[in-house]
Amino acid sequence: MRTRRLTVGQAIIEFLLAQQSERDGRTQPFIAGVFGIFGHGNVAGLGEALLAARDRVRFYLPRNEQAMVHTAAAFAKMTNRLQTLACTSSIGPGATNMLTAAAGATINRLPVLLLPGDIFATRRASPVLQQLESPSSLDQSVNDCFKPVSRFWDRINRPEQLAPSLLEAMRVMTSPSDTGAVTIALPQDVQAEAFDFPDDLFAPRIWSVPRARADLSRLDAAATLLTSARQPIIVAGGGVIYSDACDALRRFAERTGIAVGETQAGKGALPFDHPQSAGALGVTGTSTANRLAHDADVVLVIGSRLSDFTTASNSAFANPDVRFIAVNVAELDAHKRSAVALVGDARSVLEDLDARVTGYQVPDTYARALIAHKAEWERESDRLFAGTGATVLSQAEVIGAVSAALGPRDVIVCAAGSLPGDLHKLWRARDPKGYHLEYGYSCMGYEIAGGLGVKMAAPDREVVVLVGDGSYLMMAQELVTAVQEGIKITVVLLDNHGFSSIGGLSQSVGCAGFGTEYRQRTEHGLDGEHVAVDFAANAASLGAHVVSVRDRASLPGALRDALTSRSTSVVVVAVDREARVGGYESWWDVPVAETSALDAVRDARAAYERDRKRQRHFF
Ligand SMILES: Cc1ncc(C[n+]2csc(CCOP(=O)(O)OP(=O)(O)O)c2C)c(N)n1
Ligand SMILES: [Mg+2]
Repeated sequence: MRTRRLTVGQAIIEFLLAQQSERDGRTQPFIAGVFGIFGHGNVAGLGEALLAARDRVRFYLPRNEQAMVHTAAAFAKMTNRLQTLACTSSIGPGATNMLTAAAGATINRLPVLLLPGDIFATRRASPVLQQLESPSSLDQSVNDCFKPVSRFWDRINRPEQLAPSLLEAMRVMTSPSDTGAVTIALPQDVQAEAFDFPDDLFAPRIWSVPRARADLSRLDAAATLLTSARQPIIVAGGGVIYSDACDALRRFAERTGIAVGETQAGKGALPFDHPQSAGALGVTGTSTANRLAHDADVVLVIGSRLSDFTTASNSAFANPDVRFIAVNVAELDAHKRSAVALVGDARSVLEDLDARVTGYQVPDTYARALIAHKAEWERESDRLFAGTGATVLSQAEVIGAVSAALGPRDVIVCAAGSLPGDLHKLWRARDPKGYHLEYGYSCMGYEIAGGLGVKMAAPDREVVVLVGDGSYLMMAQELVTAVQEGIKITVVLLDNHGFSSIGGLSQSVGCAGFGTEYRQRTEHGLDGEHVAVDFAANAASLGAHVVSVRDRASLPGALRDALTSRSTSVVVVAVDREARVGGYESWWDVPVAETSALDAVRDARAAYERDRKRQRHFF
């Protein structure tokens, strides 16, 4: 057997360089680059290997380990999971900084490869700087925290363990059903250790991403159920987009006339103005989709994990006889709500189902109701885009202006706050990759780091990050990375002095917005003047081109200025915290205190108990 003498760090880089993914006959390198922040846990191991291979693998230096994993996840999402980035960190805090974003990647079913440094395998120098010691085990480090948030986890204590671990890591990352964060913890001594690795490990390898077909008898059962439906609805989730099944979905919807409601991850599966598009579904849904869901007798779920935001905490589907059919690569998801489980790839299954429901059409009354609901929603969106006329702009108005400034292929990126709900309802998506919402984890701080990953994956598209002041203050520093790399993104920062979203939620549970505004402390609490933050100066200090919006009239010009600038730009706009977009025939289960001295809480509890009666079990 021919071998190559390499360190473990060098072997990892050589292996990663040889991995490709393939689907529908197209191949691409699976790992498109490596992000990393060095410390003693990785500088001499992977650091040396990256230096030696710098002409063949691009190394990116970010500002924060959590952010680099968000960037990798966004990159993977934008490439429909056919590519990702690797992330290396030192041991201890550098490693645990990645935890939050690892959970985000796994929840969103996005492949990311995490390579945290780890404590000495030999233990000779223990405890090393930043080592957390356990009185009950020497075989534990902070990297064990990655186990529940990773879809595959390993620690390489001997070089011989590396080959099976890397192969398993690749299998998981390229598996549509198992994918998520993959963590290989690398003790700092082992990273630098040399070993005679078999040459075959470094041979080019193509990981084909399959299009699994569903069980035939279940397809027949699903077709029988669907063709009996008088009020069906399709729920399109992220799986439709990841599987590149948007055209198949469009054909299916056109032929059957069934309306398509979209989850946050599925938005854009159909263009907003397609006749069968019912728009956003669920807690942050449109009146169109939520009314259709309310009456639906058969729900065809495609590529969704049916989170509470989609099902309106299990209140969205009110028809007592409603039945579900669920298409999903993951058995876990396909069986939810006692659905007829079609375990397989969204595109393949849609094609097979299509062939079995030939001639089926929704009733005329249904088709007419869909047209009327859509027209009503269009008028409602226009009303919200027109704004309130108040001195301070409403968030909906800003969304309308951003929408008007962008082309059909441009991408908006967002994750947390009140923006995701408003965007889900109002954004007029025209391209399956044009609406990039991280709403599986809804992680404040994802936005700018994520925007960077989106732009790296799609340099030919304009990328606009919409971010609240709260999220911006949590993680704005990747603006520096964007500037350093010459990767142009546009950030629209909406300043409303804190948490408008949670402020509104707090009011709705009787808690008066407590602790959700950025105000100076007084003797009574946090109820003084607004905390003055100069966002324009802050963004400028990080190297961004900054445009401040003074009034309504200057907003379109400011957006144009930012979009046409060659540099990463930030548009700072103040918005009215109380001018919220309401809910549309929906509900979200947030339990209210059952006993309280506050009248507002007792009232909210009474309303909660009333509303909760809408919640259903699906056995
Ligand atoms: C990391 C993280 N911490 C806390 C939350 C809970 N949370 C959701 S939205 C939000 C406030 C977001 O504030 P901002 O970005 O200003 O948006 P706004 O609500 O004002 O629209 C908080 C604290 C979260 N989603 N992520
Ligand atoms: Mg805010």
